[in-house]
Amino acid sequence: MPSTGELLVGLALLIVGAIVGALAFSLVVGRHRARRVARLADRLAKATGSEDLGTFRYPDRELSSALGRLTERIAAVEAMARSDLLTHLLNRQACLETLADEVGRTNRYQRPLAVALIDIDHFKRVNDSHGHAAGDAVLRHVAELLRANVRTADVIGRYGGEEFILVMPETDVDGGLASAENLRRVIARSALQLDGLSISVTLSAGVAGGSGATSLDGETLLRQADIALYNAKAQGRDHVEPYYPPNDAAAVVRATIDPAARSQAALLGQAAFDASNRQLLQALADRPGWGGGASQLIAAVAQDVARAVGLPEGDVDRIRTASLLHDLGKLAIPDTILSKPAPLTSDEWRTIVEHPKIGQVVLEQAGAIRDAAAIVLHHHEWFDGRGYPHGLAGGEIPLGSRIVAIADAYEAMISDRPYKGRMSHADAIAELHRNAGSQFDPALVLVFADLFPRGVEPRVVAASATRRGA
Ligand code: GH3
Ligand code: MG
Ligand code: MG
Repeated sequence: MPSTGELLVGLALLIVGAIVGALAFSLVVGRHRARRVARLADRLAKATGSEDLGTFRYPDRELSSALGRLTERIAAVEAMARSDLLTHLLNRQACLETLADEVGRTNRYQRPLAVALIDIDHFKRVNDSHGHAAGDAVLRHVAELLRANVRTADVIGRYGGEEFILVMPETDVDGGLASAENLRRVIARSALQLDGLSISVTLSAGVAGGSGATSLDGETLLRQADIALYNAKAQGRDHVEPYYPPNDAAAVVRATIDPAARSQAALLGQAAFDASNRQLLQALADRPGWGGGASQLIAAVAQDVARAVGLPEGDVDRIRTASLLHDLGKLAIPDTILSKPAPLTSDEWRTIVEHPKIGQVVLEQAGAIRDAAAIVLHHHEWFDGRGYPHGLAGGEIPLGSRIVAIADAYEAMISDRPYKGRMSHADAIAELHRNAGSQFDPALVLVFADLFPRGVEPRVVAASATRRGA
Protein backbone atom coordinates (compact mmCIF):
# COMPACT_ATOMS: atom_id res chain seq x y z
CA MET A 1 0.00 0.00 0.00
CA PRO A 2 1.46 3.38 -0.95
CA SER A 3 1.42 5.99 1.83
CA THR A 4 -0.67 9.15 1.63
CA GLY A 5 2.53 11.04 0.85
CA GLU A 6 3.26 8.74 -2.07
CA LEU A 7 -0.31 9.02 -3.29
CA LEU A 8 -0.10 12.82 -3.15
CA VAL A 9 3.18 12.79 -5.05
CA GLY A 10 1.72 10.36 -7.58
CA LEU A 11 -1.32 12.54 -8.00
CA ALA A 12 0.71 15.73 -8.33
CA LEU A 13 2.88 13.94 -10.83
CA LEU A 14 -0.13 12.94 -12.86
CA ILE A 15 -1.50 16.48 -12.89
CA VAL A 16 1.81 18.13 -13.73
CA GLY A 17 2.46 15.32 -16.19
CA ALA A 18 -0.85 15.98 -17.88
CA ILE A 19 -0.03 19.69 -18.21
CA VAL A 20 3.42 19.01 -19.64
CA GLY A 21 1.92 16.30 -21.82
CA ALA A 22 -0.60 18.76 -23.21
CA LEU A 23 2.16 21.33 -23.77
CA ALA A 24 4.29 18.76 -25.48
CA PHE A 25 1.35 17.66 -27.52
CA SER A 26 0.68 21.13 -28.96
CA LEU A 27 4.39 21.75 -29.38
CA VAL A 28 5.15 18.48 -31.05
CA VAL A 29 1.98 17.92 -33.03
CA GLY A 30 2.38 21.46 -34.25
CA ARG A 31 5.61 20.25 -35.83
CA HIS A 32 4.06 17.03 -37.12
CA ARG A 33 6.18 14.81 -34.94
CA ALA A 34 3.54 12.36 -33.83
CA ARG A 35 5.94 9.53 -32.99
CA ARG A 36 7.57 11.62 -30.31
CA VAL A 37 4.19 12.19 -28.74
CA ALA A 38 3.71 8.49 -28.44
CA ARG A 39 7.14 8.03 -26.87
CA LEU A 40 6.63 10.96 -24.54
CA ALA A 41 3.34 9.54 -23.34
CA ASP A 42 5.14 6.28 -22.76
CA ARG A 43 7.85 7.90 -20.66
CA LEU A 44 5.43 9.97 -18.64
CA ALA A 45 3.45 6.85 -17.85
CA LYS A 46 6.62 5.17 -16.65
CA ALA A 47 7.58 8.23 -14.67
CA THR A 48 4.38 8.11 -12.68
CA GLY A 49 5.50 4.63 -11.60
CA SER A 50 8.87 4.35 -9.93
CA GLU A 51 11.05 5.63 -12.79
CA ASP A 52 13.48 8.37 -11.82
CA LEU A 53 12.61 11.46 -13.80
CA GLY A 54 16.10 12.82 -13.22
CA THR A 55 17.50 10.36 -15.77
CA PHE A 56 15.05 11.60 -18.35
CA ARG A 57 16.81 13.06 -21.40
CA TYR A 58 14.92 14.09 -24.42
CA PRO A 59 16.49 15.18 -27.71
CA ASP A 60 14.15 18.14 -28.02
CA ARG A 61 15.68 21.00 -25.97
CA GLU A 62 12.44 22.65 -25.04
CA LEU A 63 10.94 19.38 -23.95
CA SER A 64 14.06 18.47 -22.08
CA SER A 65 14.02 21.65 -20.06
CA ALA A 66 10.26 21.31 -19.42
CA LEU A 67 10.96 17.86 -18.05
CA GLY A 68 13.84 19.20 -15.97
CA ARG A 69 11.48 21.69 -14.38
CA LEU A 70 8.95 18.95 -13.88
CA THR A 71 11.57 16.91 -12.03
CA GLU A 72 12.28 19.83 -9.72
CA ARG A 73 8.58 20.41 -9.14
CA ILE A 74 8.10 16.78 -8.23
CA ALA A 75 11.01 16.84 -5.80
CA ALA A 76 9.51 19.98 -4.24
CA VAL A 77 6.05 18.42 -4.03
CA GLU A 78 7.51 15.37 -2.37
CA ALA A 79 9.42 17.50 0.16
CA MET A 80 6.24 19.49 0.81
CA ALA A 81 4.22 16.36 1.42
CA ARG A 82 6.70 15.37 4.13
CA SER A 83 7.21 18.72 5.76
CA ASP A 84 5.20 20.82 8.16
CA LEU A 85 4.20 24.15 6.64
CA LEU A 86 4.68 26.27 9.75
CA THR A 87 7.95 24.93 11.14
CA HIS A 88 9.43 23.16 8.09
CA LEU A 89 10.23 20.20 10.30
CA LEU A 90 9.11 16.76 9.13
CA ASN A 91 5.37 16.41 9.58
CA ARG A 92 3.58 13.78 11.62
CA GLN A 93 3.16 11.35 8.74
CA ALA A 94 6.82 11.54 7.76
CA CYS A 95 7.85 11.10 11.42
CA LEU A 96 5.68 8.03 11.77
CA GLU A 97 7.23 6.58 8.60
CA THR A 98 10.72 7.26 9.97
CA LEU A 99 9.77 5.67 13.25
CA ALA A 100 8.41 2.57 11.50
CA ASP A 101 11.63 2.27 9.47
CA GLU A 102 13.78 2.62 12.59
CA VAL A 103 11.69 0.13 14.56
CA GLY A 104 12.14 -2.34 11.71
CA ARG A 105 15.90 -1.78 11.66
CA THR A 106 16.10 -2.08 15.45
CA ASN A 107 14.33 -5.40 15.42
CA ARG A 108 16.36 -6.76 12.49
CA TYR A 109 19.74 -5.88 13.96
CA GLN A 110 18.87 -5.85 17.67
CA ARG A 111 20.00 -2.27 18.13
CA PRO A 112 18.69 0.19 20.72
CA LEU A 113 16.15 2.87 19.82
CA ALA A 114 14.63 5.70 21.82
CA VAL A 115 11.71 8.03 21.13
CA ALA A 116 10.80 11.27 22.87
CA LEU A 117 7.47 13.08 22.73
CA ILE A 118 8.03 16.74 23.50
CA ASP A 119 5.23 19.17 24.37
CA ILE A 120 5.45 22.90 25.02
CA ASP A 121 4.17 23.74 28.50
CA HIS A 122 1.13 25.96 28.89
CA PHE A 123 1.28 26.94 25.26
CA LYS A 124 -2.34 27.97 25.31
CA ARG A 125 -1.32 30.86 27.57
CA VAL A 126 1.15 32.10 24.94
CA ASN A 127 -1.69 32.31 22.43
CA ASP A 128 -4.03 33.80 25.01
CA SER A 129 -1.63 36.52 26.15
CA HIS A 130 0.20 37.40 22.93
CA GLY A 131 -2.10 36.25 20.13
CA HIS A 132 -1.99 33.42 17.65
CA ALA A 133 0.62 35.03 15.38
CA ALA A 134 3.04 35.27 18.30
CA GLY A 135 2.16 31.66 19.13
CA ASP A 136 3.16 30.68 15.61
CA ALA A 137 6.42 32.60 15.94
CA VAL A 138 7.18 30.78 19.19
CA LEU A 139 6.47 27.44 17.49
CA ARG A 140 8.90 28.32 14.67
CA HIS A 141 11.50 29.49 17.19
CA VAL A 142 11.25 26.31 19.25
CA ALA A 143 11.33 24.16 16.10
CA GLU A 144 14.47 25.92 14.89
CA LEU A 145 16.19 25.42 18.25
CA LEU A 146 15.20 21.77 18.34
CA ARG A 147 16.50 21.20 14.82
CA ALA A 148 19.78 22.94 15.61
CA ASN A 149 20.33 21.00 18.81
CA VAL A 150 19.53 17.39 17.97
CA ARG A 151 22.34 15.05 17.00
CA THR A 152 22.91 14.39 13.29
CA ALA A 153 21.46 10.89 13.32
CA ASP A 154 18.35 11.94 15.25
CA VAL A 155 15.14 12.85 13.46
CA ILE A 156 12.96 15.63 14.81
CA GLY A 157 9.47 16.43 13.55
CA ARG A 158 6.25 18.24 14.45
CA TYR A 159 3.90 15.63 15.82
CA GLY A 160 0.91 17.97 16.06
CA GLY A 161 -0.07 21.39 17.53
CA GLU A 162 2.70 22.19 20.02
CA GLU A 163 4.05 18.66 20.18
CA PHE A 164 7.23 17.36 18.65
CA ILE A 165 8.66 13.91 18.23
CA LEU A 166 12.31 12.95 18.38
CA VAL A 167 13.39 9.58 16.98
CA MET A 168 16.83 8.56 18.22
CA PRO A 169 18.39 5.56 16.46
CA GLU A 170 21.20 3.66 18.21
CA THR A 171 20.17 5.23 21.52
CA ASP A 172 18.90 3.57 24.68
CA VAL A 173 16.44 5.17 27.11
CA ASP A 174 19.23 6.74 29.20
CA GLY A 175 20.81 8.28 26.12
CA GLY A 176 17.37 9.45 24.97
CA LEU A 177 16.77 11.04 28.38
CA ALA A 178 20.07 12.90 28.16
CA SER A 179 19.24 14.25 24.69
CA ALA A 180 15.73 15.31 25.68
CA GLU A 181 17.08 16.91 28.84
CA ASN A 182 19.57 18.87 26.74
CA LEU A 183 16.73 20.15 24.54
CA ARG A 184 14.71 21.08 27.61
CA ARG A 185 17.61 23.18 28.91
CA VAL A 186 18.23 24.86 25.56
CA ILE A 187 14.59 25.89 25.22
CA ALA A 188 14.28 27.07 28.83
CA ARG A 189 17.13 29.56 28.40
CA SER A 190 16.34 30.80 24.87
CA ALA A 191 13.51 33.31 25.03
CA LEU A 192 12.14 34.64 21.75
CA GLN A 193 12.54 38.40 21.30
CA LEU A 194 9.46 39.60 19.46
CA ASP A 195 8.33 43.22 18.98
CA GLY A 196 10.14 44.34 22.12
CA LEU A 197 8.73 41.42 24.09
CA SER A 198 10.67 38.52 25.50
CA ILE A 199 8.58 35.34 25.32
CA SER A 200 9.97 32.28 27.00
CA VAL A 201 8.49 28.82 27.11
CA THR A 202 9.48 25.54 28.66
CA LEU A 203 8.89 22.03 27.49
CA SER A 204 8.18 18.65 28.97
CA ALA A 205 9.15 15.36 27.39
CA GLY A 206 8.46 11.67 27.82
CA VAL A 207 11.06 9.17 26.68
CA ALA A 208 10.54 5.50 25.84
CA GLY A 209 12.73 2.99 24.13
CA GLY A 210 14.31 -0.41 24.10
CA SER A 211 17.80 -1.82 24.24
CA GLY A 212 17.23 -4.04 21.23
CA ALA A 213 17.08 -7.16 23.43
CA THR A 214 13.31 -7.46 22.98
CA SER A 215 11.40 -6.65 19.84
CA LEU A 216 9.78 -3.22 19.75
CA ASP A 217 6.72 -1.85 18.07
CA GLY A 218 6.16 1.76 17.13
CA GLU A 219 2.67 2.11 18.52
CA THR A 220 3.73 0.79 21.93
CA LEU A 221 6.75 3.10 22.01
CA LEU A 222 4.55 6.10 21.26
CA ARG A 223 2.02 5.11 23.90
CA GLN A 224 4.77 4.67 26.47
CA ALA A 225 6.39 7.98 25.56
CA ASP A 226 2.97 9.62 25.90
CA ILE A 227 2.45 8.15 29.38
CA ALA A 228 5.92 9.37 30.35
CA LEU A 229 5.08 12.83 28.96
CA TYR A 230 1.90 12.86 31.01
CA ASN A 231 3.93 12.04 34.10
CA ALA A 232 6.46 14.75 33.23
CA LYS A 233 3.59 17.25 33.16
CA ALA A 234 2.35 15.91 36.47
CA GLN A 235 5.78 16.54 38.03
CA GLY A 236 5.20 20.23 37.45
CA ARG A 237 6.30 20.61 33.76
CA ASP A 238 9.69 21.86 32.47
CA HIS A 239 10.67 18.27 33.09
CA VAL A 240 11.82 15.14 31.25
CA GLU A 241 10.57 11.75 32.38
CA PRO A 242 11.35 8.19 31.22
CA TYR A 243 8.64 5.58 30.81
CA TYR A 244 8.47 3.20 33.75
CA PRO A 245 6.59 -0.04 33.13
CA PRO A 246 3.79 -0.41 35.71
CA ASN A 247 4.83 -2.94 38.32
CA ASP A 248 1.39 -4.22 39.18
CA ALA A 249 -2.10 -4.46 37.76
CA ALA A 250 -3.33 -1.32 39.53
CA ALA A 251 -5.96 0.44 37.46
CA VAL A 252 -4.33 3.85 37.77
CA VAL A 253 -1.00 3.36 36.09
CA ARG A 254 -0.36 7.04 35.52
CA ALA A 255 -0.25 8.14 39.12
CA THR A 256 3.26 7.90 40.52
CA ILE A 257 2.94 6.80 44.12
CA ASP A 258 5.21 5.10 46.58
CA PRO A 259 5.13 1.34 45.80
CA ALA A 260 4.49 0.32 49.43
CA ALA A 261 1.58 2.75 49.74
CA ARG A 262 0.24 1.54 46.40
CA SER A 263 0.26 -2.13 47.38
CA GLN A 264 -1.41 -1.30 50.71
CA ALA A 265 -4.04 0.69 48.86
CA ALA A 266 -4.56 -2.16 46.41
CA LEU A 267 -5.04 -4.60 49.30
CA LEU A 268 -7.55 -2.30 50.96
CA GLY A 269 -9.47 -1.87 47.71
CA GLN A 270 -9.46 -5.62 47.13
CA ALA A 271 -10.78 -6.19 50.67
CA ALA A 272 -13.59 -3.67 50.10
CA PHE A 273 -14.43 -5.36 46.84
CA ASP A 274 -14.46 -8.84 48.42
CA ALA A 275 -16.58 -7.59 51.32
CA SER A 276 -19.15 -6.07 49.00
CA ASN A 277 -19.29 -9.30 46.98
CA ARG A 278 -19.82 -11.30 50.18
CA GLN A 279 -22.56 -8.92 51.25
CA LEU A 280 -24.30 -9.29 47.92
CA LEU A 281 -24.04 -13.08 47.98
CA GLN A 282 -25.23 -13.13 51.59
CA ALA A 283 -28.36 -11.30 50.54
CA LEU A 284 -29.10 -14.15 48.15
CA ALA A 285 -28.28 -16.95 50.58
CA ASP A 286 -31.74 -17.32 52.10
CA ARG A 287 -33.63 -17.13 48.85
CA PRO A 288 -35.46 -20.32 47.86
CA GLY A 289 -33.68 -22.34 45.25
CA TRP A 290 -30.46 -20.34 45.64
CA GLY A 291 -27.47 -22.58 45.52
CA GLY A 292 -24.39 -20.65 46.59
CA GLY A 293 -22.37 -23.73 45.71
CA ALA A 294 -23.67 -23.65 42.17
CA SER A 295 -22.38 -20.11 41.70
CA GLN A 296 -18.97 -21.08 43.13
CA LEU A 297 -18.76 -23.90 40.65
CA ILE A 298 -19.85 -21.74 37.74
CA ALA A 299 -17.30 -19.10 38.75
CA ALA A 300 -14.48 -21.64 38.98
CA VAL A 301 -15.31 -23.16 35.61
CA ALA A 302 -15.79 -19.80 33.88
CA GLN A 303 -12.48 -18.57 35.28
CA ASP A 304 -10.64 -21.59 33.89
CA VAL A 305 -12.24 -21.15 30.46
CA ALA A 306 -11.38 -17.43 30.44
CA ARG A 307 -7.74 -18.25 31.20
CA ALA A 308 -7.67 -21.05 28.64
CA VAL A 309 -8.70 -18.66 25.85
CA GLY A 310 -5.83 -16.40 26.88
CA LEU A 311 -7.72 -13.46 28.40
CA PRO A 312 -5.69 -11.08 30.57
CA GLU A 313 -6.04 -11.48 34.37
CA GLY A 314 -8.21 -8.34 34.67
CA ASP A 315 -10.81 -9.87 32.36
CA VAL A 316 -10.55 -13.21 34.17
CA ASP A 317 -11.31 -11.39 37.44
CA ARG A 318 -14.33 -9.69 35.97
CA ILE A 319 -15.70 -12.93 34.56
CA ARG A 320 -15.22 -14.72 37.89
CA THR A 321 -17.02 -11.94 39.74
CA ALA A 322 -19.86 -11.86 37.23
CA SER A 323 -20.26 -15.62 37.55
CA LEU A 324 -20.48 -15.42 41.32
CA LEU A 325 -23.09 -12.71 41.07
CA HIS A 326 -24.84 -13.66 37.86
CA ASP A 327 -28.16 -14.49 39.51
CA LEU A 328 -28.23 -11.47 41.77
CA GLY A 329 -31.33 -10.19 40.01
CA LYS A 330 -33.31 -13.03 41.56
CA LEU A 331 -33.26 -10.91 44.72
CA ALA A 332 -36.14 -8.96 43.27
CA ILE A 333 -38.24 -11.97 42.27
CA PRO A 334 -40.95 -13.06 44.74
CA ASP A 335 -40.34 -16.30 46.64
CA THR A 336 -43.66 -17.67 45.37
CA ILE A 337 -42.35 -17.63 41.84
CA LEU A 338 -38.85 -18.87 42.66
CA SER A 339 -40.14 -21.86 44.63
CA LYS A 340 -43.23 -22.63 42.56
CA PRO A 341 -43.36 -26.39 41.93
CA ALA A 342 -45.74 -26.08 38.96
CA PRO A 343 -44.99 -24.64 35.52
CA LEU A 344 -44.88 -20.81 35.45
CA THR A 345 -47.68 -18.71 34.00
CA SER A 346 -46.70 -16.33 31.26
CA ASP A 347 -46.85 -13.37 33.69
CA GLU A 348 -44.58 -15.19 36.13
CA TRP A 349 -42.23 -16.00 33.29
CA ARG A 350 -42.08 -12.33 32.35
CA THR A 351 -40.95 -11.61 35.90
CA ILE A 352 -38.25 -14.26 35.71
CA VAL A 353 -36.80 -12.89 32.51
CA GLU A 354 -36.36 -9.53 34.28
CA HIS A 355 -33.68 -10.92 36.56
CA PRO A 356 -30.60 -10.24 34.43
CA LYS A 357 -31.67 -6.60 34.13
CA ILE A 358 -32.27 -6.36 37.87
CA GLY A 359 -28.84 -7.89 38.42
CA GLN A 360 -27.39 -5.19 36.23
CA VAL A 361 -29.06 -2.45 38.27
CA VAL A 362 -27.76 -3.93 41.54
CA LEU A 363 -24.23 -4.19 40.22
CA GLU A 364 -24.33 -0.71 38.72
CA GLN A 365 -25.15 0.62 42.16
CA ALA A 366 -22.28 -1.37 43.66
CA GLY A 367 -20.05 -0.29 40.77
CA ALA A 368 -20.39 3.34 41.85
CA ILE A 369 -17.44 2.65 44.12
CA ARG A 370 -15.29 1.92 41.08
CA ASP A 371 -16.50 5.02 39.26
CA ALA A 372 -15.49 7.01 42.30
CA ALA A 373 -11.84 6.13 41.62
CA ALA A 374 -11.33 8.76 38.91
CA ILE A 375 -13.07 11.40 41.00
CA VAL A 376 -10.84 10.63 43.96
CA LEU A 377 -7.72 10.66 41.80
CA HIS A 378 -8.37 14.17 40.49
CA HIS A 379 -9.97 15.97 43.42
CA HIS A 380 -6.86 18.09 44.03
CA GLU A 381 -6.50 19.28 40.46
CA TRP A 382 -6.81 23.04 40.00
CA PHE A 383 -9.03 24.58 37.36
CA ASP A 384 -6.02 26.44 35.90
CA GLY A 385 -3.91 23.27 35.71
CA ARG A 386 -1.65 23.98 38.70
CA GLY A 387 -3.01 21.19 40.88
CA TYR A 388 -1.94 17.60 41.33
CA PRO A 389 -1.45 14.72 40.58
CA HIS A 390 -1.78 15.23 36.82
CA GLY A 391 -2.03 18.98 36.38
CA LEU A 392 -5.28 18.62 34.45
CA ALA A 393 -7.10 21.87 33.68
CA GLY A 394 -10.70 23.00 33.10
CA GLY A 395 -12.90 20.43 31.43
CA GLU A 396 -10.14 17.81 31.53
CA ILE A 397 -10.83 17.44 35.24
CA PRO A 398 -13.79 15.12 35.82
CA LEU A 399 -16.86 17.12 36.80
CA GLY A 400 -17.19 15.03 39.98
CA SER A 401 -13.66 15.99 41.02
CA ARG A 402 -14.37 19.68 40.43
CA ILE A 403 -17.45 19.41 42.66
CA VAL A 404 -15.67 17.47 45.40
CA ALA A 405 -12.80 19.98 45.32
CA ILE A 406 -15.18 22.81 46.23
CA ALA A 407 -17.03 20.84 48.91
CA ASP A 408 -13.72 19.67 50.39
CA ALA A 409 -12.25 23.17 50.49
CA TYR A 410 -15.45 24.65 51.92
CA GLU A 411 -15.51 22.09 54.74
CA ALA A 412 -11.88 22.87 55.55
CA MET A 413 -12.63 26.60 55.67
CA ILE A 414 -15.57 26.39 58.06
CA SER A 415 -13.87 23.91 60.44
CA ASP A 416 -11.41 24.45 63.25
CA ARG A 417 -7.99 23.09 62.47
CA PRO A 418 -5.06 22.79 64.91
CA TYR A 419 -3.33 25.59 62.99
CA LYS A 420 -6.24 27.90 62.24
CA GLY A 421 -9.67 28.92 63.42
CA ARG A 422 -12.86 28.47 61.46
CA MET A 423 -14.18 30.96 58.92
CA SER A 424 -17.73 32.17 58.73
CA HIS A 425 -19.95 30.85 55.94
CA ALA A 426 -19.88 34.26 54.21
CA ASP A 427 -16.07 34.43 54.39
CA ALA A 428 -15.81 30.90 53.02
CA ILE A 429 -18.05 31.78 50.06
CA ALA A 430 -15.97 34.92 49.47
CA GLU A 431 -12.82 32.80 49.54
CA LEU A 432 -14.33 30.39 46.99
CA HIS A 433 -15.16 33.35 44.73
CA ARG A 434 -11.62 34.70 45.12
CA ASN A 435 -10.21 31.40 43.88
CA ALA A 436 -12.80 30.80 41.18
CA GLY A 437 -11.03 30.31 37.86
CA SER A 438 -7.68 29.50 39.43
CA GLN A 439 -8.34 26.73 41.95
CA PHE A 440 -12.05 26.13 41.39
CA ASP A 441 -14.42 25.82 38.46
CA PRO A 442 -16.00 29.30 38.41
CA ALA A 443 -19.40 28.06 37.17
CA LEU A 444 -19.58 25.56 40.03
CA VAL A 445 -18.63 28.20 42.59
CA LEU A 446 -21.68 30.20 41.46
CA VAL A 447 -23.89 27.12 41.76
CA PHE A 448 -22.51 26.46 45.24
CA ALA A 449 -23.06 30.05 46.39
CA ASP A 450 -26.64 30.04 45.05
CA LEU A 451 -27.43 26.71 46.61
CA PHE A 452 -26.23 27.68 50.08
CA PRO A 453 -26.96 31.37 50.59
CA ARG A 454 -26.94 31.20 54.40
CA GLY A 455 -24.97 28.13 55.34
CA VAL A 456 -24.86 24.36 55.15
CA GLU A 457 -26.86 22.20 57.56
CA PRO A 458 -24.76 19.30 58.87
CA ARG A 459 -26.37 16.01 57.80
CA VAL A 460 -25.37 12.44 57.11
CA VAL A 461 -25.52 10.82 53.69
CA ALA A 462 -25.03 7.12 53.09
CA ALA A 463 -22.16 6.17 50.81
CA SER A 464 -24.58 4.20 48.68
CA ALA A 465 -27.05 7.03 48.16
CA THR A 466 -25.43 7.76 44.82
CA ARG A 467 -27.09 7.09 41.47
CA ARG A 468 -30.59 7.80 42.54
CA GLY A 469 -32.90 7.44 39.60
CA ALA A 470 -30.43 5.22 37.74
P1 GH3 B 1 0.28 21.71 28.79
O1 GH3 B 1 1.39 22.27 29.59
O2 GH3 B 1 -0.60 20.81 29.59
O3 GH3 B 1 0.75 21.06 27.53
O4 GH3 B 1 -0.64 22.96 28.39
P2 GH3 B 1 -0.89 23.56 26.95
O5 GH3 B 1 -1.60 24.85 27.12
O6 GH3 B 1 0.36 23.59 26.16
O7 GH3 B 1 -1.76 22.43 26.30
P3 GH3 B 1 -3.10 22.41 25.51
O8 GH3 B 1 -3.07 21.11 24.78
O9 GH3 B 1 -4.26 22.69 26.42
O10 GH3 B 1 -3.02 23.59 24.51
C1 GH3 B 1 -2.22 23.53 23.38
C2 GH3 B 1 -2.43 24.80 22.62
O11 GH3 B 1 -1.61 24.85 21.46
C3 GH3 B 1 -3.85 24.94 22.15
C4 GH3 B 1 -3.73 25.39 20.72
O12 GH3 B 1 -4.48 26.53 20.50
C5 GH3 B 1 -2.25 25.68 20.54
N1 GH3 B 1 -1.79 25.41 19.21
C6 GH3 B 1 -1.78 24.22 18.59
N2 GH3 B 1 -1.30 24.35 17.34
C7 GH3 B 1 -1.00 25.67 17.15
C8 GH3 B 1 -0.46 26.44 16.07
O13 GH3 B 1 -0.17 25.95 14.99
N3 GH3 B 1 -0.29 27.76 16.29
C9 GH3 B 1 -0.61 28.36 17.46
N4 GH3 B 1 -0.40 29.66 17.60
N5 GH3 B 1 -1.11 27.67 18.50
C10 GH3 B 1 -1.31 26.33 18.34
MG1 MG C 1 -0.23 19.20 23.74
MG1 MG D 1 1.31 21.78 25.74
